[in-house]
Amino acid sequence: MKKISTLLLLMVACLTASAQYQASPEILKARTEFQDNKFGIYIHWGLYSMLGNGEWVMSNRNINYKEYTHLADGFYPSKFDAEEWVKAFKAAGARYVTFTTRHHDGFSMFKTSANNYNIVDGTPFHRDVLKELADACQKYGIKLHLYYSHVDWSRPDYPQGWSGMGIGKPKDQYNYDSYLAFMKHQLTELLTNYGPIGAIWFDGYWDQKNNPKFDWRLDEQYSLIHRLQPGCLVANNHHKAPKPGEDLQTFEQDLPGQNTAGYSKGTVIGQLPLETVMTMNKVWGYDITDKKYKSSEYIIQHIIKAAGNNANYVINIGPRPDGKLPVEAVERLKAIGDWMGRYGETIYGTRGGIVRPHDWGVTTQKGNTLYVHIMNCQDRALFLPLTERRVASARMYDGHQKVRVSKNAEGVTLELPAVPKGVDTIVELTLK
Ligand code: FHN
Repeated sequence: MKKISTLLLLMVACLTASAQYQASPEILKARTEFQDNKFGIYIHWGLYSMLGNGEWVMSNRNINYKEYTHLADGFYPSKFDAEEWVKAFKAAGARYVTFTTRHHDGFSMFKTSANNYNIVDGTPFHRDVLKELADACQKYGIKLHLYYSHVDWSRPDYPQGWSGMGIGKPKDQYNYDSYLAFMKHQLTELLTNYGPIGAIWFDGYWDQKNNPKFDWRLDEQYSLIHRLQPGCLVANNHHKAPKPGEDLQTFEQDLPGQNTAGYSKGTVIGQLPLETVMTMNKVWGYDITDKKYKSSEYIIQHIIKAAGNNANYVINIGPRPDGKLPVEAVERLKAIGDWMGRYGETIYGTRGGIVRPHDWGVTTQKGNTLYVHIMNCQDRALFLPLTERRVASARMYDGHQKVRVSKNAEGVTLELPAVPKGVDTIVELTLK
């Protein structure tokens, strides 16, 4: 009996919490724009880049938390050129960039008055790279999304989680009130000093998984964001179903519904716009020995598959400590840009099509136009279980050659001019 009433109370609490968040008209508009944008670039860049061993190097190698701070004295990314980055992203067809303003190591890649452990006050570089990036994004019409870590391996007031156990940080000086005040101070700076921000993208909720009673007080953070910039979306990479106050649901290293990487076990897909974020090689931050880059074809097919699953796709780059993008990343950006330049119409502004994803590929849809993306088919005939709508006409996207369509009770069969080859063969259907 006690169990049932606790469950009921919990359900009521959840319902009340979700009922409390009414997305504003600005947010609804921003969510639609976000879904239309479809493709973004992720940037993991910070002090850790200097060690060339990924963004978790401090925790993985148990580097003392005080010793680590000295990296800042030598951080001088002399070749950083925000415009060069943004032009490369734009040419690749990306519509937004998500930048790590502060990762788990606690170092701020922007000017903050909350402490000196930031790129302007704490390094000989003295330049606010976030400001330069924000200006370049404005100039070239790219939306700026900001990654913000909930975890902090540098501050004793951050309550110890399961990461950063061996870095020597005192575990008894935690004070979440103080840490939350610090985060709110920084969020206010981020949302005041850098123009319009597309989204704040939190990460690290999972760090307190051994402390189930821990309350991050997300509502205070989310309402602050929505108050400061009413059109700024809130994302949280907690690997769970969306919580009240969030505006999009993000998936790590997998398309929604998959769990090959182990982050999305049992994750319920909610009603919010969806996003998949993925590394271009193995890890997120620069790793000097990690040459396991995904091929351009693989990335392009993932952009298409994400769109067919009604999700955005964000591919990560870990810039070098000198501020340059790795050569391998630049090559892939160019190839993606060539494809998006020719076929972007079948991706941007679309939603997952009425024919659900299959082994052969996916469909994307804009109004009455259904784009059939064939990525894996060995035959000249392709069956689509399409019964809800009639096909008025069908043609190859490339060259506009007519495609014969035959119908039966279960759907339609497309008779293609040749066996599909290459990254993606697109058939354009007009539906009635
Ligand atoms: O720990 C981070 C990791 O370094 C990276 O930032 C990714 C990006 O999704 N998120 C965390 C792991 O879930």
